[in-house]
Amino acid sequence: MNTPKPSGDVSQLAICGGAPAFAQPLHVGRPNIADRERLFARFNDMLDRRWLSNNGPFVQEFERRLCALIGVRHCIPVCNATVGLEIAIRAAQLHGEVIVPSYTFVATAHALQWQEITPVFCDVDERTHNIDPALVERLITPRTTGIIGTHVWGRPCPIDALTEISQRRGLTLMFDAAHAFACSYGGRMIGGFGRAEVFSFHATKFLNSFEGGAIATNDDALAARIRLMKNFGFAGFDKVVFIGTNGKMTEVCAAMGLTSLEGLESLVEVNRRNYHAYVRALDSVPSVTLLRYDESERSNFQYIVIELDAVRAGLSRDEVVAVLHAENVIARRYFWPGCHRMEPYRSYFPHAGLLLGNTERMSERVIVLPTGTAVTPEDVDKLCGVLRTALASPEPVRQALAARPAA
Ligand code: T4K
Repeated sequence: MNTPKPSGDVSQLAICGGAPAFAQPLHVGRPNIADRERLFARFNDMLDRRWLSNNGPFVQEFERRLCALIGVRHCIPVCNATVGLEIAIRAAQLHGEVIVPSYTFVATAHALQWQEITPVFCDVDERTHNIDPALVERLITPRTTGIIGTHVWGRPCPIDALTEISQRRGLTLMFDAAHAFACSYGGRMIGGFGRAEVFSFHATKFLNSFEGGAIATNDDALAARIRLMKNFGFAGFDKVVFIGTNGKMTEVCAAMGLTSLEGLESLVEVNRRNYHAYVRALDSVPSVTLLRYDESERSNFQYIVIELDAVRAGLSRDEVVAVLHAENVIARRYFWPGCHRMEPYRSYFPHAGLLLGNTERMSERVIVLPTGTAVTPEDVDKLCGVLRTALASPEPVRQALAARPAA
């Protein structure tokens, strides 16, 4: 049973001794589960067929449906987006230095460093949270071979500007599209830009296949290399023609992916409904800015991202996160503190922060809030009521936080 929270009464906040607003934790990235009957029917088919992995019929069907939805020639399912990035980077023969945002999940940088390619961190545009093309150009050196932009929160990078730079400077352009499945840019679906784009279908993502991802490309030769590389380089029984790894998607994951795809439109609707509930509830809170989606484009509305102006709020971002956690709202600080402040990058480039001012400021302001099918508009109202209450009375909240026993 959730506790009703009378909005405005600071003494009712959990941090001040009240009962938590939510009896069960409200997570960011709670998986969306589509039609169970369809999923179990697919599991039965799979078991009857005794074909469990290695480019099985569900994987092949998943690829066909992904290609049709996105309008690309290839959308090769893989075991997860991190390995997908590694394979795409290797298949495109990137080496030396590659320019990436630091404001991204650390997998974007790791996929390069894993192959001893140096990620060169570029700052982002504070308004969009995406890599700033005006700054990319300054980071190009004779060792640079590529640019990887991340479509942060599913809101596309400035693709036109990045394409222009990469063509003019002879660089390979790719995108980490982990967040951007079923989103569009200029009316065209994400997946068809750059040399390749990589989606994530991790459990916490908009479309999930338990674990999984896909590499989208319109380049036939690149796709052929990727297909070999994700299967140890095998080009037939006993015939290895290429260096490879094991990046295959299993049938069980493809079954989940196919079932999730069938529920795609209703998932978008749920996320859109929650997003609008958040916009209504937070619109008039002066210290909070909710990141907006361009509704003239296709979007999955998967991330509810707010920025807190700590000076106006009288509370820091981390204090607000602590208030929410006490209410059982497991809000997240993605992508704090920025890849450049994580190992091994902080040791390799101890001064990288000097060129990453926006990344550093933003990663101190952002809070990601729960949405998806596990969250109702009533939950959103209650959560935002807690937030408004705390922000209306920062002093008692700070005192309550200070009085907590040290963790
Ligand atoms: N590029 C970008 C831009 C990405 O954001 C990601 C992944 C990648 C690349 C790499 O994609 P994959 O290789 O994963 O396909 C989570 C996800 O694990 C990660 O996939 C995702 N980005 C990232 C943004 O979020 P963590 O370390 O925050 O995970 P964790 O365990 O804290 O889970 C997040 C929340 O979800 C928790 O509050 C619990 C909840 N949860 C999680 C799982 C797995 C559930 O309720 N049920 C579940 O089954 O990274």
